[in-house]
Amino acid sequence: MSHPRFAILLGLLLASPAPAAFLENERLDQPPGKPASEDVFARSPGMRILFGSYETTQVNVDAAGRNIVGDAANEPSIAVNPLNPQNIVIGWRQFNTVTSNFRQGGWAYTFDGGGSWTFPGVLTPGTFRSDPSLDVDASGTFFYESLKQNFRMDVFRSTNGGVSWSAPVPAFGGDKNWLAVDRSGGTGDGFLYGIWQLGGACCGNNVLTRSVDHGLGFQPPVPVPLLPTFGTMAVGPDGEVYASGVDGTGSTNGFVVARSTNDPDPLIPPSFHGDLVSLGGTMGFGGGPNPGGLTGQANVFVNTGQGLRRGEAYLLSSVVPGQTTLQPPDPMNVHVARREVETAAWTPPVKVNDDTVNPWLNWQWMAAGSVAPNGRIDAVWLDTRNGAGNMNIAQLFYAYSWDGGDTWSPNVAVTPSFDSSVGYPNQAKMGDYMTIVSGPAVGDVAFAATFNGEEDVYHVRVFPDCNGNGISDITDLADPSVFDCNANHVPDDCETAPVCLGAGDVAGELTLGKAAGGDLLLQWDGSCAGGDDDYAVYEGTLGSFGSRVPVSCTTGGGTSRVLTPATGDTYYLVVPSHADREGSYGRDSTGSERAPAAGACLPQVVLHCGA
Ligand SMILES: [Ca+2]
Ligand SMILES: [Ca+2]
Ligand SMILES: [Ca+2]
Ligand SMILES: [Ca+2]
Repeated sequence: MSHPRFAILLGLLLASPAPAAFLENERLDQPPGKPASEDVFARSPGMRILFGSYETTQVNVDAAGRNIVGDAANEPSIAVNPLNPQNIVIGWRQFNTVTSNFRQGGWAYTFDGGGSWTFPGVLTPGTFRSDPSLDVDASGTFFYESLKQNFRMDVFRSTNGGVSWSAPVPAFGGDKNWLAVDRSGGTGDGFLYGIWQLGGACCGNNVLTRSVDHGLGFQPPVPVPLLPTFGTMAVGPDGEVYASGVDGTGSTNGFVVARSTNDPDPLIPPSFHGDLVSLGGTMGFGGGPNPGGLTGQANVFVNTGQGLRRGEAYLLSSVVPGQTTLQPPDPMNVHVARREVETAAWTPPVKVNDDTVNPWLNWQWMAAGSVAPNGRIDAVWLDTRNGAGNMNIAQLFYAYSWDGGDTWSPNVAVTPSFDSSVGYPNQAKMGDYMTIVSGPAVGDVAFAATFNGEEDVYHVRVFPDCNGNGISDITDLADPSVFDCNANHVPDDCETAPVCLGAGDVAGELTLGKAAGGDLLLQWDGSCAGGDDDYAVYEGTLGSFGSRVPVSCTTGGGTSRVLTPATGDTYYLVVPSHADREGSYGRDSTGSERAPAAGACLPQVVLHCGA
């Protein structure tokens, strides 16, 4: 072997049947040191980095927005208020001095979408805390789950956007815990679920607790098949609960996802079914660019939107790829698999990163993923492809998918390079995870980085930006003058030759009735083309057929419209639209398509239904 050092490392990773043995539990190692913040001169400017389309902002800053020189912060968990996406809360492992591994529950909040952050301090100051996991309920109440040195968890609650927190509520627990809140609007809405790993825990194989009273108390833990270890949890649109990780029973070294099998009921404990899921490789436990930590945990997330992919679940992780003689050696990639709603089967894994394999050099590590209600999947990870062979020189990278993870956008670098190995607080890792929450237009990411030569926590908003204007393409497309005629969520200006979808015509009768106050009520049958989802109404003067102008460019999809007629004798045409193209104005007496109106709402592509 030409690279024996890496071969040995991989051999160890791949041979591991019991991942917990490779990682130390989170425990109190050292007493607190003198807080770096006490030296009022130990300050430098808070980091704000514009890189391409993306602005990264430091989160753990003092009241004046400055970096505290000599502290350290990592392993951030993020939650976004569903009622106000500008209100975000991040929790992390706060080391008040880099000279001690003593850590506490740091948190910060923003009300301006991450433009500025307030870091008020730590939860219950003086208490050793690790493994922060944050989530939020449908009414915007935030929850912060935190592991203590006795391997028991506390859950804190904030009803003011993360400004302040309740007293801690005991929540059983164990190491490598995760929290998920049900926002389904169903029976289980507001239920909290907490999971942890078997080793360093309260209750043996009972590794999952639940709160049915908004975090005021937690129910006795229940078992979960395959003991999902080192992964996230998620709750689906019907209150179904997912937990991801590796097989904590140690009988395999594969990825697993457990899914609840009963409907949420406060009186009946949740029960689970466990699946082994192939991600085309194994989890990375220690070594590589994160010697004392995970080089990536499992991420499970579920589409809770109303679209065709509602209820689909996804498993995404950095993986040590399965090595074969046909595959060049690759230390780590990002892979994703999808659970189909109809069959409950998991699809084969797909690779997210698009770099050219550079033998043993390109690490795509610490990946995180999430799905927006409109179906877009966002993935972020640390990528060493531009690190000139140094596995510690990484950038945050981003890619997105609109087809359930089958295909991915070109990967983009979101930040400059940084050295992930500097600034460790006496523990050779940058935490075990980063986190992302996806909204319709953007994904909010919390991650640790060392842009200023020490380890701090940062926020960045990622988004598709094919035209490089610094604005999410989803936001661009809300402008009526920006078209997406092929309905692929990419502004057509970014595409060389989009194949535009057309629209049909309004079959049957257009009926005219009287509405209140002399107004007219127009009603029509739907379009002949099933995909058409909106209508434009045109008005013209009888006898002057070319005179028609738009009365309304949208009915919001409705098949009726009340309007105040122009004076004189008027006529009306209703034209369906689909994907930024409008359809037919009907045919004239010779059977030819009538010409579009001057000043038409949209360019025309007619789809001839059944013809
Ligand atoms: Ca700092
Ligand atoms: Ca790779
Ligand atoms: Ca854009
Ligand atoms: Ca397009």
